[in-house]
Amino acid sequence: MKRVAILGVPMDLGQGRRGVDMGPSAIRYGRLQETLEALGHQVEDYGDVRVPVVESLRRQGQGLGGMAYLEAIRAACLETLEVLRQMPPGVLPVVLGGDHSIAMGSVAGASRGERTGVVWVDAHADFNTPETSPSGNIHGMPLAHLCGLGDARLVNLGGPGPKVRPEDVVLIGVRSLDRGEVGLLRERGVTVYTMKEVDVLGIPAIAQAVIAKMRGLPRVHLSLDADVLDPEIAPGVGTPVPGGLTYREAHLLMELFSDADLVTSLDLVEVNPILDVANRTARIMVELAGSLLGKRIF
Ligand code: B3U
Ligand code: MN
Ligand code: MN
Repeated sequence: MKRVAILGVPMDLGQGRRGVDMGPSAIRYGRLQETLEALGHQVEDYGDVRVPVVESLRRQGQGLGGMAYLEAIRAACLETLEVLRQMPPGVLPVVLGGDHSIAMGSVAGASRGERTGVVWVDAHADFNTPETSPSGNIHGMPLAHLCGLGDARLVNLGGPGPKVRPEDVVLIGVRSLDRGEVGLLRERGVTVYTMKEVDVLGIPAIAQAVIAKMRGLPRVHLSLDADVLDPEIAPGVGTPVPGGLTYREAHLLMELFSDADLVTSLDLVEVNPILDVANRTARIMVELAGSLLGKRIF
């Protein structure tokens, strides 16, 4: 039994499409709390962090070198971080996006100042800085900022300096990288399992290597972006990329992490119910959270 805390961050300012702000509702409607309670966990829902509606803001900073809606995103990440830091120790936070920019708050808050491994399961690396980003969309930048690269206002969120060491980061399922990201990921020594490695090595070998790498770290945060899944099974995402994880690959990854009791905090992000079919994407994310948190078939 674990104590689990759900926190919604209805954020859509980190990217260009409306609807991802409804992710927390869609995931709750997909029975997240009930699913985790059925596994024997004690679950408390902390509600949602406040995020301004995009129409109430003026867009500045789009395009190369820009950072659209930086101030509003920073404020919501800071609130996320503070709510997480005030949770009782030992609680496992499950943070519901919203776009992936929220991870700057969730990882920093869940880490509580301890060394934290990050498993970033995503079609993208989200390792752009304002200088390398082709879009100026902050949801393509959170992992770089957590590692100390980019704009100081985001790097120093909730306290000075990087929240994560690049050597403690693993990416899984990647299949869309910008050129600048490739250079930064190599330079910083981030471990990257693209879909090619998933195909060649298979999920069991990758899971085993990740578990071995993270062993001994006081905290491990899993940031699960719905677009890592193949768009055929998870169409409700803003930036679908073909050739993603199959249903079983995704579940197996979660099941193997569960066997190792690897994860101490979790994000479920980038679910966009407006683009979805009958809330399928949210429901798969809920199922995956169940597999990660102890669902056993036999
Ligand atoms: N790398 C691109 C696209 C992107 C990143 N994350 C998502 N899309 N979901 C960018 O805009 O940084
Ligand atoms: Mn992402
Ligand atoms: Mn993505």
